[in-house]
Amino acid sequence: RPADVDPAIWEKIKDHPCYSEEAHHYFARMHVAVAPACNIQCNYCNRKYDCSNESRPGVVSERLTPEEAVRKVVAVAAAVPELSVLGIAGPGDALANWKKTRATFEAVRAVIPDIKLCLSTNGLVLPDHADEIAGMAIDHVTITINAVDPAIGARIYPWIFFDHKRRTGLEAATILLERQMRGLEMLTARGVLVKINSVMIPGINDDHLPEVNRAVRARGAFLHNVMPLISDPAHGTHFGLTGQRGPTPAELKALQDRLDGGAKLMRHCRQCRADAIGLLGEDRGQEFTLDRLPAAVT
Ligand code: CLF
Ligand code: SF4
Repeated sequence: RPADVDPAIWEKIKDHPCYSEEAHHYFARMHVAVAPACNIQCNYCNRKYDCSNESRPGVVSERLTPEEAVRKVVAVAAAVPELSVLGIAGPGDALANWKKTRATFEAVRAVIPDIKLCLSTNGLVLPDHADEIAGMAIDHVTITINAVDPAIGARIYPWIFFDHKRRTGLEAATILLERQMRGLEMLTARGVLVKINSVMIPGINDDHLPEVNRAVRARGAFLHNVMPLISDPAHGTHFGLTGQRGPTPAELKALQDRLDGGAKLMRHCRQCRADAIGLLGEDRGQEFTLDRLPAAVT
């Protein structure tokens, strides 16, 4: 254990491939795509594909029911000894599909008690679930926060669906950003390790991300992961259609260097699929598609 890391935190990160740079050489994660719906619209998202907040956009993951997901996790755990983390990262929002997310986690915990549970969310309904998340010992939560200024947020999020109503413009961004921050505060107060993902969108939020970094650091975020927008007009994303480009590797690195010294930066993210399996950077998902699993778990 590195001398500057608290023993209780070390227990939570030592075998988590995303939260510990070291661990990603030795430990594997798997995602199950049980969360199809989303409660907001990001301008860089095309709903047909995986949530671009955490995952690689432009791919269609194998959607599973919670029952199918459990079968898959059991089969993978038997075949991949490095498996340490089960994540739910889409293809929509893990918390907008809370019943499915919770059912999957509870059923997997019942058969594999020591697996770590991890989820990724846009944060809109996070304050409503923070107590339950902490109570279920889901120790790792990622919130995608692309702005802390609603005027910038309004250029990224055209609408949210909140409190039974669709809201747009500044109102939508103000509600979303406020709830992301509140969710972050609630989770850190409950001992959950929170990673912040920010999608770097040149000309929209690139100059603003140092401010996001300061805001999330002040609220106890454990890691900050700045990811490049992957825009591909072929997939018909809004930004793609309007000619929005992603950052170059040099632009991304320059921003990451600017942020270093703030909340710890994650630099080894591989922008996984919502059904990825294996060590980061390898994807064994095709070995474990539903049609290849044993019919029943004994
Ligand atoms: Fe999955 Fe995400 Fe949990 Fe990791 S991935 S839900 S925190 S277990 Fe990891 Fe993949 Fe990057 Fe995500 S490399 S996209 S940061
Ligand atoms: Fe798409 Fe994810 Fe944004 Fe929802 S949160 S609109 S799934 S990118």
